[in-house]
Amino acid sequence: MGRPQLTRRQRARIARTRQVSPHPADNTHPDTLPGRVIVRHGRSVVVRTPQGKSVLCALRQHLDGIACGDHIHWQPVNQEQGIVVALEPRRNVLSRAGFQGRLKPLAANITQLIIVLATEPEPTGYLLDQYLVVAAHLNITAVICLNKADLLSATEQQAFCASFAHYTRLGYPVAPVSTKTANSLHPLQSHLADQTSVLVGQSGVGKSSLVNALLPQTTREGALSDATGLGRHTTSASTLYPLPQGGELIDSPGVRSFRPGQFTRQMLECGFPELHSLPGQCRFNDCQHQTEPDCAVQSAFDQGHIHPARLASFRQMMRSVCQER
Ligand SMILES: Nc1nc2c(ncn2[C@@H]2O[C@H](COP(=O)(O)OP(=O)(O)OP(=O)(O)O)[C@@H](O)[C@H]2O)c(=O)[nH]1
Ligand SMILES: [Mg+2]
Ligand SMILES: [Zn+2]
Repeated sequence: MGRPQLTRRQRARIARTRQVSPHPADNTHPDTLPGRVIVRHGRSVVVRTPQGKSVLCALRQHLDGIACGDHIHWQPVNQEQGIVVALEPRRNVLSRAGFQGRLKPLAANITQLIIVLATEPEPTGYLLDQYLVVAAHLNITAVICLNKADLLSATEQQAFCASFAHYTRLGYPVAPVSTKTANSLHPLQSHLADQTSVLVGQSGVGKSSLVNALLPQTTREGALSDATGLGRHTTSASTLYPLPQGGELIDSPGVRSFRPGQFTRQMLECGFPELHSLPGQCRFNDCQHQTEPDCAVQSAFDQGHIHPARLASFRQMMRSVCQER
């Protein structure tokens, strides 16, 4: 016996709830309304309507992967609550490897990654390089934001920025800022207009403080309320905020170490622009660019085309790609 046959009516109903056409004109089912996911907590989400109203919505079972930033359709249940019934096609999704390697979506439909580092906690170049690979893979721009400039003297600040000069040479903007000093956010602000930017980075670098500093009081009221009871606020769910000058900003939970899911060789080659011309130039086709003879990556290093710390990151990521196979 095969599976029970669905009636034509049942099939039509399932199609209606599961698929939303990318053409808005096709989505005018009388009961469903468009909306944007602002934040997700477990099986419920806060949805913002095009009129700017927030509605608490439950998720249908089959819509488990919905994330902050998703465009969805929902149906009202009562005055304040609704249910999400369909997910619009996504431009992209930023995920992180969660429990048992299962990918957990953090934010959808993003156009820019803002990788936040600070003097403390001490930055790790490996984490930064992983995020740059992710940005290249998602085909979005990346900005390196150096926060807590106020903790450094002018000379120390110069030295700190200089330690990222090789990223500027690769084309990544580096924006030194402080959330504690008046008018010191401009280097970051100039990159935010018309983008859906996600703030990512280690816990404690100041992502939520940047959101606080960049948004007018009215927008963020009630939004940043994850007090831990220890006087420390740590973000537990990605949240999207509209920016007054246009564009959107997503705050994301900090990480100790990022597990972006599985990288592939192609992703690494695309995430290290200084190695773009190299694929296929090593002696061995399957060169892992570690200690093999006639390795084009090693010769790029010998000729000064790749920074020693970037080479170390590349080799470490390459080893993890090769181990996974
Ligand atoms: N001195 C200084 N401290 C800052 C600055 N920005 C943030 N901080 C402090 O850094 C600490 C962590 O800031 P958060 O904004 O909570 O950091 P976060 O990156 O959102 O942390 P998670 O939510 O855990 O990922 C707080 O005590 C902030 O007051 C800054 O520009 N200068
Ligand atoms: Mg935070
Ligand atoms: Zn090689």
